[in-house]
Amino acid sequence: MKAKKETGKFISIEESRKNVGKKVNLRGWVYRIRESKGIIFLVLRDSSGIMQCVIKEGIPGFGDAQKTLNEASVELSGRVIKDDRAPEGFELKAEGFRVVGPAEDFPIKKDQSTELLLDHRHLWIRSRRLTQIFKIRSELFGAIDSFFRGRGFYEIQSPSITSSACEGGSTLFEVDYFGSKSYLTQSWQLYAEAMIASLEKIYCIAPSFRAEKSRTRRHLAEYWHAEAEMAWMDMDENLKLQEEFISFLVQEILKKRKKELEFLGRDLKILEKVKPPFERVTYDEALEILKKKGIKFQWGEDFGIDEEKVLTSQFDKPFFVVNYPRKAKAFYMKVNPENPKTVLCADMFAPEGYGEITGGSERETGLKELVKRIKAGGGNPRDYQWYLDTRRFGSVPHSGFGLGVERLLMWICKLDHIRDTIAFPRTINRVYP
Ligand code: NSS
Repeated sequence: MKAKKETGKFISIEESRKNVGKKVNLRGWVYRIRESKGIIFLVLRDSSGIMQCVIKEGIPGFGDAQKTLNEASVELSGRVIKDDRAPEGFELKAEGFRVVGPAEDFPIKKDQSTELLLDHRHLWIRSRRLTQIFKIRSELFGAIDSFFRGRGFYEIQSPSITSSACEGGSTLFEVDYFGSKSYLTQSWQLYAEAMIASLEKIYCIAPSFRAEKSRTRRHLAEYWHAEAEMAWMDMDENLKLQEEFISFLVQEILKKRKKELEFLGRDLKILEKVKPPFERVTYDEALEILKKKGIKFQWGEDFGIDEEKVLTSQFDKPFFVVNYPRKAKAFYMKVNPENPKTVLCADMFAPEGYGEITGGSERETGLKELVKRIKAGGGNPRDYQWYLDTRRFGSVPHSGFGLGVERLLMWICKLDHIRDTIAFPRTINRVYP
């Protein structure tokens, strides 16, 4: 017997669990399917969860169900019952089954190689694990907006194609811009410093691009950058804002996506502790910690992955490293008046071996000093004339920071690799699919 198209209202699997004993219509994709003694056990998947559906011989669509493969899209009608033996504790006694879109033999089977999974990323994103991560990611983006909007920040948009480097030349992607050389942006920052003279407190969530040659577990060539810039704000206030920001984000995720975190096996106790204040460790103190752990490190360098791993294993809450050597950091950071070899900057590190999640600073306001620093970094002040105008016309003390959203998400979910924080990761050796 062929099944007819369901005309009733469809509800989600999650919703159907509140309808025990009632007749419901479900639709989604086939997560698993097997036949045993004339009964088909089909586990249905939708964005809200999974549900075992039992299709007995004689039910409209039974013949089609026998031919249905994993990941076909299907509709079912039936009665929901509570059954502790079924996955997730509920079962649908099917009264009708229909294929919406059939599936060929699904190329992803159990225990596939990472390479195969990445080649089939467009299909692998259906996995339950990635679905949970994407839900947390969506929550995180919403929480970033709520935080800033709740504090009177304006959201702005900044160009992705730019004419000057912000974070140094070595990681720039070049773009042929109608015959002249331009770049994909590394950060909104230079534009943000211009915009604060209009809106004072601003934020933006946008992709940043880094042509990092390093093949690591925490670098993407295209990542989402949540950045904020504040007029009239010094470094101390900047740090306070950042610790409140990260704490807010983590607590929101805990409140709204606990189930998903539990699915991923995350230890929630670590996240519960994420509340201000965060410890401030100076660069020099960080070097002491490294030395005690037997790591030799030259004063003046920025930390690499190995140092960050050791450093962050000493903490169980995010913390700041402040006042880096001037030569390790970008040209726009304000010189520390108490030690001019260092700058008023901070990187925030996630604990448990994770590493840097935000970078920020108070900005240099002096025109001459900025020109000197651009030159020292190998840049040409001519390329920065518009930016230098921000210091020529009503310059004010100001600060800002940037959060690598995937870096934070990677730590919140305690993932091994940054690529699983984003649906279609762009990494050094992959731009397909
Ligand atoms: O280079 S940063 O440290 N700082 C800036 O871009 C400043 N202009 C931000 C600002 O003050 N407005 O990058 C900021 C953060 C850094 O802490 C990481 O968490 C993240 O951006 N980041 C990355 N995430 C993923 N992949 C890559 N390649 C990456 N590079 C930086």
